[in-house]
Amino acid sequence: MLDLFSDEIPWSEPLAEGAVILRRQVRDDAETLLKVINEIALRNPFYHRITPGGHRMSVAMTHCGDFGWSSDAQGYHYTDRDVETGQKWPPMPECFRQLAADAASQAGFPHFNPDACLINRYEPGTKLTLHQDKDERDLRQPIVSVSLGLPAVFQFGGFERSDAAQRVLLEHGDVVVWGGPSRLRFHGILPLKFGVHPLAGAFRYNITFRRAR
Ligand code: MD3
Ligand code: FE
Repeated sequence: MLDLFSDEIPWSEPLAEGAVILRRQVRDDAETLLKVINEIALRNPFYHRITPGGHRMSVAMTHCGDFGWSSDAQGYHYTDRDVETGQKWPPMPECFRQLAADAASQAGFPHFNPDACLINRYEPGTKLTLHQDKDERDLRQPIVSVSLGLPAVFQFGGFERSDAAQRVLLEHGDVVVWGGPSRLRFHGILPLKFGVHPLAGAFRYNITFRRAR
């Protein structure tokens, strides 16, 4: 029977080989996740990174876990402390690690144990240009991403920057596991549209879990 109004939440949508969207997977945990993000940001405030090219990124970032992402004149790499302050990154909360491991396991990656968590904060107009994530040591390990707050249009490209990109809406509570051949595909976020989310206000948050080392 055609069922247009199925109320089975969450549901999964295969996106490409190695990539699956777990729609609304963490919707019921969102309030807690946002609270935890705020606690992390009290210890490691959101900041706008200056790229090696000297541009201020429109996305604001914070980190937790054993490793965080830093940039200097040599480019980007993972470090065990914040190079700005010399402080260790805040620890990754166990509920974060568990969420990431569960999602990866559902997507066919049963041994995922992230050691790095990057939290991106978007406000209206913020974008993330097409890029690849390849600074992690073992690219056979997936990345798990969690979207909270305002929706965003995600661009999912190919293996060359110039390859055509498909557009996918990522919404509050969606979790995506990016592994296998999808791990090295170019991707980005189109400029965030204005809006107000009941839990996140005028922001979108994206948490990515990675195995850096
Ligand atoms: C596909 N973040 O932090 S999440 C990033 O919404 C990043 O903040 C975006 O790209 C965001 O690097 C997109 C989805 C995502 C994350 C990592 C990927 C997609 C990916 C790695 C490989 C392929
Ligand atoms: Fe990325």
